[in-house]
Amino acid sequence: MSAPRHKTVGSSKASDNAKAKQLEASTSTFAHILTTNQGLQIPDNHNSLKAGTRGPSLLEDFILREKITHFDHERIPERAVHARGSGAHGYFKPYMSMVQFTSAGFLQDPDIETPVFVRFSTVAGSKGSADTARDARGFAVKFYTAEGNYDLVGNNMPVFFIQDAIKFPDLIHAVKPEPHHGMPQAASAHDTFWDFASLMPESTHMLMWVMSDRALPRSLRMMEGFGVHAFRFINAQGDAHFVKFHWKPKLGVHGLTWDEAQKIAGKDADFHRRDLWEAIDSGNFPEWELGVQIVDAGKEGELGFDILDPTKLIPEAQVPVQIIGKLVLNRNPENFFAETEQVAFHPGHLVPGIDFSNDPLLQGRLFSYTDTQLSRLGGPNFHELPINRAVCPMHNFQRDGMHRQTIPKGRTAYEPNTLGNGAEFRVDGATQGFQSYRESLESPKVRGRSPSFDDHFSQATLFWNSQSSAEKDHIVAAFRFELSKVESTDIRQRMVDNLAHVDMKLATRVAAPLGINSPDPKAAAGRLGYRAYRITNKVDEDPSLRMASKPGGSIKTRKVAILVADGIEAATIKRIQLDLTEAGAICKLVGPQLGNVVTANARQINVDHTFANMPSIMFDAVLIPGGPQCIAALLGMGEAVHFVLEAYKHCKSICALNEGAQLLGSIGLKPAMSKESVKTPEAGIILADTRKAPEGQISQDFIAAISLHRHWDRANVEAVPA
Ligand code: HDE
Repeated sequence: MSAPRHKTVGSSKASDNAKAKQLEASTSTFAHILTTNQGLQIPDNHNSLKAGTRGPSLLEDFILREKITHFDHERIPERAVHARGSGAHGYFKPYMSMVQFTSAGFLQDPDIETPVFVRFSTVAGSKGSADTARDARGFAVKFYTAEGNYDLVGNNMPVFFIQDAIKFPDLIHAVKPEPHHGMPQAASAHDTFWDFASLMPESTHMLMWVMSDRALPRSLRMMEGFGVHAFRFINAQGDAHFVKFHWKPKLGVHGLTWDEAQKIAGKDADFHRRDLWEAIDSGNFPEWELGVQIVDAGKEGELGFDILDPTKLIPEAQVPVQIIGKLVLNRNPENFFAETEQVAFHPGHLVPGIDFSNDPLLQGRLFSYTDTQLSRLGGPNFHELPINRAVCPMHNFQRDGMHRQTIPKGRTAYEPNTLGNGAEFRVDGATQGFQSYRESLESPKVRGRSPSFDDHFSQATLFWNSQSSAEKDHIVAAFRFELSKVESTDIRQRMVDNLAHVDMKLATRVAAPLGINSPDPKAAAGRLGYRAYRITNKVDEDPSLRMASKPGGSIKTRKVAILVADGIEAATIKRIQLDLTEAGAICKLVGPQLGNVVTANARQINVDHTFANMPSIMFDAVLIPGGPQCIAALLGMGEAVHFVLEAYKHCKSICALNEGAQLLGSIGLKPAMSKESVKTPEAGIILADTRKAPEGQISQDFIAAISLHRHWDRANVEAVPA
């Protein structure tokens, strides 16, 4: 636990120490004596009390009853959204003082590290759902600052589906399993979601993000984070600037293919959780940089859209992101329940120097989070749970309630008072502490929306225009897949009619295999909720919106499978394996069975995984060794051939050495080597003759290929039978 415990009010040091020692002894993993929760030693933890060894169990067995009762209540309600999550501890450090813009203490001094706890999550699925579902990802950061906890509760996409909080329950009801039969789990590909989405043109921009590869991260460590809403930075003089927050991953931004994501959901539902855990466990600490887009208060009108509208982003091409600090995750939780599960975030946990904007989605969130914690964590004292405690002193007269830990002493639980410590005590109108931005407000009460929120398509078009051609293909394929799961043709039609307002080519491509009419923008324009208003984007294209422009360039923690079978010429892979490992990749030997394989030199080498327990979808790249006997054996194994075909289909880098190239024969790549000792018949495929290749060249080419993540322009992958 990073957040230090607070001394409870009024307890003596000696009794605190005695209690702490007792607690440690009783919870120690190595304690051999089991007791009840009252400290009574349990004589036998294998047998309940019975009337005779073959007789009925006795109700008086309070030891049995206590154990089972506790077990019965082990589960707490899961989060209504973001139920499936993974957390980690770390720290945040600013690169410079932000004093010009904000008085927030944790952003002042580059020498000060602030402890953090971060929880990543999917949104729609239940706690036990698969990590790789197509979905937005939560990216919630709790900063334990000296001025109180600050929570930046964001997502891995910079916009949201709806503009007003009042639509949130409808959105979530639409995407969750349909209420009559409880299906499908963790999937938006069903009628109710698309029924809602197609009737809410304001969702269109976010739909573009969710249908892109952003919704299928390769790793939680390889996705961006966004605060989504505009917030305010306020400096010591009370001057305000609007600010949008960004997290930029050091490893670049990378996605899976949809086929891969679906298969991984079956083979390893914990894919992202495991990846994060293993990276931290092995000392490969994930890092992000914090970026801010700052807009002078009063100048937001020049953006061309409403800064308060959460379906809009500020293009980086318009307002550059200024990098101001870094986040490092360097410690795994010790107990999933106590930390990842019980952590309670809230966008209203602010520190002086940061305030909200009037974004109507953000305003609604401010109520929701405490409200949901009250039932999820069982009462109003969840701030006392170790993971949620502030690290600075806390004092107030909130009292009692379920599960209260603090024991305040004395008579006064009110203010003002003089009885508490003898001196007059009164808090009001202070100029210190948290100060809300002094915004002038005088307006009629309205239940309505500003016309400046009416444009629902321009930024969806900007997003589409900014994608690489492979990313565009993936977006089209995603819409097709999702809508093909929708039974109602009316809904399918309505959706592509809406898409016609984003881009006619996109809509036409999506509609082609869906058994519906060509998209009709006029039909969409005639529907309720449609607004004709359209802004002119100040930029036509923004490279920061495409993943292809964020390669990261490193192969650190990338997983490389080395295929093995008896007869492998181990010398062919030795140097490459060393070079890959040196560059930070993780190499694993994958073969037909666990144990050893025998090399061509009659030596034994250990196999890490089988083709069945670690298929190609668990790896980023494949290395095929040399050795005629080994390759003949692999060619005779369907699983090995499938391994290579699938890696090829998922556009991964493959390096085949000597006769290993024959394994690529079924893809139509001719194994015969020409005079060249290393050739790349297409991007990401390296065929090499280890006897002739210049020292180090194979590794160099292979590492360069892996660092590009995927080779999306690979031709004809649809034809590959994998
Ligand atoms: Fe949340 N959201 N949300 N949300 N949200 C919750 O709070 C809610 C929204 C986000 O790892 C819940 O403690 C409303 C936007 C994250 O524990 C709940 C609205 C963004 C997490 C809730 C939104 C988020 C949550 C469920 C519309 C991106 C997980 C459990 C007004 C900026 C935090 C809980 C964690 C969790 C309500 C919209 C991010 C029900 C009403 C927009 C990352 O209170």
